[in-house]
Amino acid sequence: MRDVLASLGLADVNPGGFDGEWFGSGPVLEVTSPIRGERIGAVRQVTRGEYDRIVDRAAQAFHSWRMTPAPQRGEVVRRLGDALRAKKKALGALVTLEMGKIAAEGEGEVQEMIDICDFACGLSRQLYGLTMHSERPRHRMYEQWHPLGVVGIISAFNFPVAVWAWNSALAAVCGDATIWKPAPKTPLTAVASIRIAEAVCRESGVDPAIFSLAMGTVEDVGEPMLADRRIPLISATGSCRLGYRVAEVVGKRLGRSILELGGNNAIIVTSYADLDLATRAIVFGAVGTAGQRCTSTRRVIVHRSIEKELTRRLIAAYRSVRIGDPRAADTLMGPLVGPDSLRVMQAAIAELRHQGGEVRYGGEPLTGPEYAGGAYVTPCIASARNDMQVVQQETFAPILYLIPYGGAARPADHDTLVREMHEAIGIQNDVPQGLSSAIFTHHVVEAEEFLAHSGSDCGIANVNIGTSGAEIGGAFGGEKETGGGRESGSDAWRQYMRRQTNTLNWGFALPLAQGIRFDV
Ligand code: UN1
Repeated sequence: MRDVLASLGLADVNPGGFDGEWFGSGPVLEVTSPIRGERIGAVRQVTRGEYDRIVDRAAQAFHSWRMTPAPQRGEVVRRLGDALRAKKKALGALVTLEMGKIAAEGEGEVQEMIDICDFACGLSRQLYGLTMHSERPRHRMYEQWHPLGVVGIISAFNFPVAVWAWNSALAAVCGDATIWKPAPKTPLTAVASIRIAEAVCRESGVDPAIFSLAMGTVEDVGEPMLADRRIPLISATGSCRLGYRVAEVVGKRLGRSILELGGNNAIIVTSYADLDLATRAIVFGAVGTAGQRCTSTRRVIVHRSIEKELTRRLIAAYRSVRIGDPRAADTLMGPLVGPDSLRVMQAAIAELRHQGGEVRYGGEPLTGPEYAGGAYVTPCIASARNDMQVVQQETFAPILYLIPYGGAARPADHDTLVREMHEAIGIQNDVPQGLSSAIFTHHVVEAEEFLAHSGSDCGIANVNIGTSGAEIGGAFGGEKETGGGRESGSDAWRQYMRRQTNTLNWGFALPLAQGIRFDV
């Protein structure tokens, strides 16, 4: 542990504010590891006054950064990607230590950071605007994308560093400065990431305040950030409750927000599914990261003809999941992030039973000496109905609800096949959230029904791939209570810039649009 911290430049107590300098004179936040409950270190958070200073400095940094040519900004982000490559093992290990995900997933998260840096570097030469044909003679119309300003990034504990990178790498090539408010459970990975970014900026002769950090309380940083007119865009990842608050406060000042909130992700398994693939995808989606991804698989909507067989396979696979210290090479499931998560999970299981659901496997806390100090639990499989209150909500824990659809046999004709597919899609869409979804089938009609306008209503819809583990190249986010925002790939970059439409008259007359005559 000491080696990991030292190689990332972390001390025992670390300042939680950075705007080119490190500081923090607010309350000290002790950080414990979910693995054994042992103390890792501490962060001294920033005060309200220090928060103000960070915003001012970030705004200053923005003013020169926006005039740096975009490909040069891309070069800095490319170097950030290289620095992350060099620190991948150490930063991944710190993610594991601070958040509890297994080593492979900790390193995978750093890989997401590297990938988005590569993507953003290429993007820095492709911040394209359209040109339009003007209706007026000797006029030219086009649009430009200008840097937006200071972007506030609020991230969650479950992807403590990747979500910052999705936002800040794009924001940086777009010419923005960012201020990061990390989750209170994972401030050390944030300090480590900003230290890496700082070193890159210094070597590149760039103001390091473009990657600022403001670790502080909700009162000192969170709320002021939402209401702050110096911050035109807030990108927030977390619960729907957080999202409602962000939308309210940012909306009130007509600021912009990118919201990436809760999911209630389902996999539909049809009678034409490859059950081997489906089982593996479901287990990774439901058990991976101990069910604490926003993309985690929470519901399986299974055709009645294969329900028994799929349940049998899932239970067999769950039995073989190795649960324990996430640093051990063969562990597949580490602890929940803390005792509160365990309580929430237990309450959900009790509620499920109360509402008539049935636990088919797991859901028990693990208490042996090898689990001491951590919130370890066996992942849970339960039979449920989609309209149960507990199924409608996102419980951030490894509980998987099995919900049957269709008839007892594979559909005998096309009408039945389509009708049953609509039933499954109806169940899948009948939740308040709309992040990720998947279908397992080798029947092209089922797959296309699922992807049609009348199909899945989620931001992500996959065929023969699970709900979690998206690549950075696509736009990431979802509809309904998931918040509607899109981060990461595709054209998500546009939200970090302001669009300007330009019409240029190179003639000597002043014709008006729409043919209007207004002669003076
Ligand atoms: C999240 O849980 O907030 O698709 C992000 C995935 C990851 C990102 C998850 N690439 O599961």
